[in-house]
Amino acid sequence: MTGKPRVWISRPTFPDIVARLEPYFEVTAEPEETAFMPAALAAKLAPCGAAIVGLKERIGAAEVAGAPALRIVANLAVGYDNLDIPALTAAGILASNTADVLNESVADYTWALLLGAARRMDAAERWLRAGHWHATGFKAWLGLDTRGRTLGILGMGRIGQAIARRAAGFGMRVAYHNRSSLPAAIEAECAARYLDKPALLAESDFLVLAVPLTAESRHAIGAAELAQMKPTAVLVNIARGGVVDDAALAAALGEGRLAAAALDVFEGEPHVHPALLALDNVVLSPHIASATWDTRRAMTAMAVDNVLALFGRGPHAGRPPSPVNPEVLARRPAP
Ligand code: 8YV
Repeated sequence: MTGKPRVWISRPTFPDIVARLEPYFEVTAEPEETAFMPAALAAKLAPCGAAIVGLKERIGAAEVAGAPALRIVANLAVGYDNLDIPALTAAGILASNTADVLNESVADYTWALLLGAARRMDAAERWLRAGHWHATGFKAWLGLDTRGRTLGILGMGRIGQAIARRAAGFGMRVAYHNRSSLPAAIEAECAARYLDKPALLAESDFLVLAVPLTAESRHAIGAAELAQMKPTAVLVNIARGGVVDDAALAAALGEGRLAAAALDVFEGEPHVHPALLALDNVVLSPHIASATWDTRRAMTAMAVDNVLALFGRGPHAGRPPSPVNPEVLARRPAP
């Protein structure tokens, strides 16, 4: 025991970045990806002053009840639906996320998915790898163009806006729906017009989901919403599994009521609905939209900075850069 506060890091990250904690904390970093059951998670948190965790760690009142010294849970993600924020706030624990540092990488990947689905890249690759390429018909592998089409974005936060800004390069019109419309200057910068949700569903040729998962957004795209979309439309989900009813989506794709989909996130990850796995008109990836070297390093640095700052250390001492429940800071001044 060194007397330093303890930090637990639930998954392997980047040791050179984590090293910035070492002068001030006793750091324990898990050497491999592990699924922690609630009791194991509570035991890991119990002796800690801070924890840096991933989306797999679901943390609420029960997990922090036995962790009296815990002051911050720094999520290695911009989304924080794995954290029970009211419970952490009630316990006086700051939650932080990795806002903004992943916007551009996630937006790039969204376009990779969108174009991959439009041009059937992964199905064509599977066909080639299976040795079917003896001759290609002039009318084989026809895909969809983007130019002149409407890109709809459901959820126009910073990631939605970064996706929208790229649309001009593909000659697309942009429409969006959000809880509230954006300031005119941002709409102009993104060349995006606000629509109500039914109009967005009906007008979109490509519909990208970029909303956080909340009680309100759960199954925001279900059977009823899919029925309002064009049968030629493509759905892209880079937000969260659970925003889409995957069973309803698989049915729509299988019955030709939707042209294609591209999904980076799934209900009940890492489980993927078997009906989706059986379809050829859906591009699937294992929740990797933010997975670039630069961005995952920046996310790690931001989580480290949030922890350092709360303990009055590092470049942001006293002002964690991305608190989710900043009311905790007002209640509990920095040391
Ligand atoms: C994950 C994400 O954090 O930031 C988010 O909310 O969904 C991703 O960036 C990342 O996949 C690590 O789990």
